Amino acid sequence: MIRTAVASGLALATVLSGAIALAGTPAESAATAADADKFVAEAEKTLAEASVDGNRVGWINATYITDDTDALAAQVGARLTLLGVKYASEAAKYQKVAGLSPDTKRKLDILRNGVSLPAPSRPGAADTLSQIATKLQSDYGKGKGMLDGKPINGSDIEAAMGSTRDPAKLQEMWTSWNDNVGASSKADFARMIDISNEGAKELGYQDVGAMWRSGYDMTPEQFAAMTDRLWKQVEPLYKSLHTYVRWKLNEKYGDAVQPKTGPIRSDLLGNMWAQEWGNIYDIVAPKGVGDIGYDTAALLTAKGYDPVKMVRAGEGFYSSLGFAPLPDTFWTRSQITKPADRDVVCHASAWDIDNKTDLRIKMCTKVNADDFVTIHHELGHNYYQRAYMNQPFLYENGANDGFHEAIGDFIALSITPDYLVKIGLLDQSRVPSADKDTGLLLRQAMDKVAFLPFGLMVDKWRWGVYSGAIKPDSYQSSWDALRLQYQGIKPPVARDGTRFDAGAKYHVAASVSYVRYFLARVLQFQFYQAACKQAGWTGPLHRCSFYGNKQVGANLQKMLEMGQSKPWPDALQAFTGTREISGQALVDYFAPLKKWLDQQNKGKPSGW
Ligand code: X8Z
Ligand code: ZN
Repeated sequence: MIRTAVASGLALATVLSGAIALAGTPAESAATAADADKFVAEAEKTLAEASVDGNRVGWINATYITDDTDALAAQVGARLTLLGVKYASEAAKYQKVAGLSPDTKRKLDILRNGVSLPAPSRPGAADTLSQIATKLQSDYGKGKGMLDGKPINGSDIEAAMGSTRDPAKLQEMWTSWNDNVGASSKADFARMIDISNEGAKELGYQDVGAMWRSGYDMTPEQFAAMTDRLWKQVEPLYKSLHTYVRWKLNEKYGDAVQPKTGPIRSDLLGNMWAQEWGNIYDIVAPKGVGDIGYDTAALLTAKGYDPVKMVRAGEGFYSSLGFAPLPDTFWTRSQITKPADRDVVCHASAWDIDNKTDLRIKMCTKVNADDFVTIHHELGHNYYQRAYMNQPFLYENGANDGFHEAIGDFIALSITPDYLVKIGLLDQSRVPSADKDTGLLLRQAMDKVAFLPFGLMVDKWRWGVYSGAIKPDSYQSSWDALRLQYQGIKPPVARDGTRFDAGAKYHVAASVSYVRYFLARVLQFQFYQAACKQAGWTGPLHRCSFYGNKQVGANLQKMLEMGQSKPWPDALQAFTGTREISGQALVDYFAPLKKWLDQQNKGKPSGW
């Protein structure tokens, strides 16, 4: 269960704590629906209280990594895991009781699926698992790569991958990061997989991957099929973009660096994981229609924005929709920039420490376009958390984890040129005219479309690892094969079986499931299309900004405050009118670009 820290390893791995008093529960044969109600009420109360300590310790550990905070986090993590597993196995028994109310049934399902890294019951296993999980996340936080022969930390190397254009330096950064951060974690990772799989089996799941796929109001098989269906909807768009981008990279770097055919060299794409490519828009922008006349980083710098001012701007968007301002404690307790004197987990996350209003973000913000979007993303988590704070504890969560990841991104789709004018970042005279629509769409596609295959392949890989289809000696080869199959990319240098590039991605190190981001990429366009319709927008979809629209805000609030109380199609319907998750809204948004790309691509090699 994702509780408070969204995409924060500790709170994800470990939700619950304390000792429970469930003496004499008539779990198996004699239990009645009333017993089940009582069990759920007790579990809910205990968990609500226990989660707060876990959140506090998790926050301190992630913002101040030392051996001591690691030890404390591992300790509390083990306690929470034990408690969560105990409730999960008891919930499984109550599930069979006749005459359960819909809420009790739903809460039992949530309890049963509530631990993202379950420990087996044998003595010591929870401690070992929690120690490994904590170490993996902290090692990632402390990880370094090299640039110009000198060590460089995670947030700096991420930014440098976006701005560097020298292939030798890109290769140095890419290789050092993957070699240092990935390979060193391989043995710990493999042990974590084995132990947590043992735990999942005790709870009646095939493996942890199947357990993760069971959190979507459908069977794990239906869920996997649903993600494949969504991918098929958007794959042609990705292929068109890939063809075009490869051509442009070949023009810039020449055959020796980027050949005209075959996969794209992954370190050339402006991002350590080649997951979003917007940072190399300058390389792919077509003359004329591609000249959108501004770039977000330059605007922020020119107007004197610092990280705090960027977060204020994000808050301003939500306020314009009618959401209450963030509490003062958000500003005093958040980590907005990287502390100079200590190790932290820089990967962005959003927290709700007390399950009420103690909202925080944890970022190592830089003044650039990526982090401007990430701020809106993280705040989306915080506003969601606050919107559902009056739900019972077990419903204090997103409709599914893809919803949680989609809210802030959906808001950020409204960062249009006209919106930038409204908040004083862009001068009216520099708003790109209609003939620059191709450029605006291409810039957006470089982030949104490029991400889709990555969003899916990370967990395709992990599902394979958890199922046993992928063994440690093929961690690397299977990762490379999926990167090639889905993304059409390849590493800049050959990788042998001792490498572990998957482990150099935060969510793998921190055991945060990843398919949520794939769902979110799709959902955010559904939300956006619906919001623009609610706002009465009739122009090209990508020019729509619902900034300031209180009606959209009120409708959104209705979906958010449902939390996890109903199956996710109910929440989707509440805001969009449909119960179907679909890639069509994304396809509609980019339809003019697809047409343009396919014209450009005529006669060029495509595929890999
Ligand atoms: O991890 C995140 C967020 C934190 S929940 C910053 N994202 C994914 C990533 O960085 O890999 C957002 C987009 C995808
Ligand atoms: Zn997120």
